[in-house]
Amino acid sequence: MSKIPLKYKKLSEQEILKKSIKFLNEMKSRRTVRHFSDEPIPIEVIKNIIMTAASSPSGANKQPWKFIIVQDAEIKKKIRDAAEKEEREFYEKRAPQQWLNDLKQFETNWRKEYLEIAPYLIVVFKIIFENNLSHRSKHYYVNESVGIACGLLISAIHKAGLVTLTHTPSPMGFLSKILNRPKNEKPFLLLPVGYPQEDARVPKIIRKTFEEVAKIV
Ligand code: IYR
Repeated sequence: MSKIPLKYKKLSEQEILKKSIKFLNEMKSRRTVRHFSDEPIPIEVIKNIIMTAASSPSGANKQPWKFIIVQDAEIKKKIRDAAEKEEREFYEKRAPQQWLNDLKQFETNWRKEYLEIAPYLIVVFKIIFENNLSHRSKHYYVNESVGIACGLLISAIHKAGLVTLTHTPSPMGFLSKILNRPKNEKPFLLLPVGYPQEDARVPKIIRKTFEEVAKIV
């Protein structure tokens, strides 16, 4: 593969420090939100957010992701109905008591109205292998790659001044069916995107300290 010069501008130590603090503070203000407004958002914003995610590193640069943007009210309703069916099973039958205890502080339940209220749902699929007529290609570190892309996606949503929620109804097979995705794509994550509802409240969570999450050796 041909090589090109790296575009890179070295900053002073002081600038690096300042920028790292600024970004940290911006990211620390991100919260998972479960109460959305139905106020519309320009599709351009969603496209930019997705292209930020699509700039992620990936195993052998295979870019093993597909982002389905749902704006159609009927499709959103189908997704909500199917997700609520699974979630109801989870909360009422499948979930072990310890899991339910761990979720108590978030006051979640099987009802997922945000799947219809948020102006957009982004459904992230992982592409486990490429299989077109012209070529068949193997993908590597698919979960890691798509996980990193979702991290950038969530950061981009936050930086754009919008909110989201990482929703993983389980099992998620219904998303493949409703969105008519091919067999080589598997659902990975479902993210409603929008403005928060005006009176949205979030649980008072505590984040681990540097000493708890890191160690210098
Ligand atoms: N998928 C369910 C349950 C749930 C599971 C975890 I782990 C959470 O952090 C939050 C919820 C739901 O969306 O309600």
